[in-house]
Amino acid sequence: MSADDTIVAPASGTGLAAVAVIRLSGPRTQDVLEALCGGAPPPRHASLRAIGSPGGQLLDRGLVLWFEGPASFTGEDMAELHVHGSRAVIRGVVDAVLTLPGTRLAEPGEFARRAFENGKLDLTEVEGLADLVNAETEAQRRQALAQAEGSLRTLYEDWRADLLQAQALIEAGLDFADEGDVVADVAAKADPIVAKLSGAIARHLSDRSGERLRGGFKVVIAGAPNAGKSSLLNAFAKRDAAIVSEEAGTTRDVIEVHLDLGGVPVMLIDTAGLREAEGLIEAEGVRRAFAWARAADLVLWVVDASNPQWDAPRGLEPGGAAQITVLNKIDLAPEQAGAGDYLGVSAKTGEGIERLVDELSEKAAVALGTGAGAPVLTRTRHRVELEAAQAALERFRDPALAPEIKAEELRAAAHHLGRLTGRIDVEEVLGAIFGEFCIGK
Ligand SMILES: Nc1nc2c(ncn2[C@@H]2O[C@H](COP(=O)(O)OP(=O)(O)OP(=O)(O)O)[C@@H](O)[C@H]2O)c(=O)[nH]1
Ligand SMILES: [Mg+2]
Repeated sequence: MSADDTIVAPASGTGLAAVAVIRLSGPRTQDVLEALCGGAPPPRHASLRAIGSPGGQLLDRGLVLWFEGPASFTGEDMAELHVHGSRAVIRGVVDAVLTLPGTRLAEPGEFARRAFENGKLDLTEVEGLADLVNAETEAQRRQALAQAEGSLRTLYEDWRADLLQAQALIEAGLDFADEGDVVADVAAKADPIVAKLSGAIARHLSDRSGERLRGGFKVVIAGAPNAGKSSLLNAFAKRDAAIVSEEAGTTRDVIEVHLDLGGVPVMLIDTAGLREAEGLIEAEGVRRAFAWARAADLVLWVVDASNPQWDAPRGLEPGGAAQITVLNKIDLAPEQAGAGDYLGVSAKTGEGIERLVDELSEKAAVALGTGAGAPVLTRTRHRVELEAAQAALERFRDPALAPEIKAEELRAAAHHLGRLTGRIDVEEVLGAIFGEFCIGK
């Protein structure tokens, strides 16, 4: 396996489609076009060509595009073959390519990896692109596109440039070390730069909306057995996603449904009813319910209007997240509708469900943002590096610190910002990031 190989892979999904795109990248691209369709068309112009095997058998007729490196996505010579989207055509064309010397199938994410290695994209742009390929809702698309277009790269590179400037000031101070006051004067100019940067990073870190938008807003439905949690999940999903029965303890596993509420991704999670469990399986279900509730962005505490149990048990408090009390089966106790600090609904008749959905979308939209605002970090990887950079800047601000150590702290902070954009050795995270490009999984 070598970076000099010419790689080929279907770029579109594996399902049936009118048209599929097969991509090629690498030094033998032009030879492949020669063998399959009589040579490369003029660069960046679509040409309709007969596409045949090197043996001369016609495989399909389709559009051929040729991109001469380095002005291509990967920075190498590239081509796209737009063929009819059946499995047989795709396999026939890919197999024909693979009979030629110096070619092989691409690994998952290898086109993006080559783009990164050739300096076409930084790591945050690659991540944005992976998110764009995986985006399910409008807000996710917006956020991913902004990141793919370089919103985070620009921010982090600007910060790194500020740091290098502060570092240069401290080091200039060290050069004047014999001249007493001058040292202090020059070095002191670094302080406001670092203070400002530290404030900006702290604000950036305090915003969790980007990570939430990427993963979806997690809403956990919890309550006593038989309260109607699974019925509510089904009412939201508008399908029978979870089993409903009058038997208490029906749900034992965790059931997930993904919803698109006005462009905002919401992950609804149905859980086992909370009680002293009667068996090992139910006990495990209850344990999972608590664990999910702790990780939730919002907990819907479902209360049965015909048998109300108002207080959520200890340990259900979501980690800093909100809780909405939902009084279900309001059809059985209509007098209770609107009587207290809860939302009266009926999963059976649909009453109140629309209001609950509105409330959910509103809370989700506030927590997640629309993906259109100032650039926000979107991954734990970003958070880890930024927290490390921030810690170094905090240590820097200790007035008792010797200038040599101050310079060292700035270097450490710059190192972490460099890892964010992939400027600095990040080999260990690359596999995971490029593995996210799994077309048609
Ligand atoms: N009348 C009425 N019955 C409901 C309503 N919602 C659910 N039920 C009934 O209540 C029973 C329990 O519903 P489920 O949705 O299975 O309750 P659950 O909270 O998921 O129960 P467990 O999974 O056992 O914890 C079923 O017989 C439902 O048909 C409602 O709004 N009104
Ligand atoms: Mg249930």
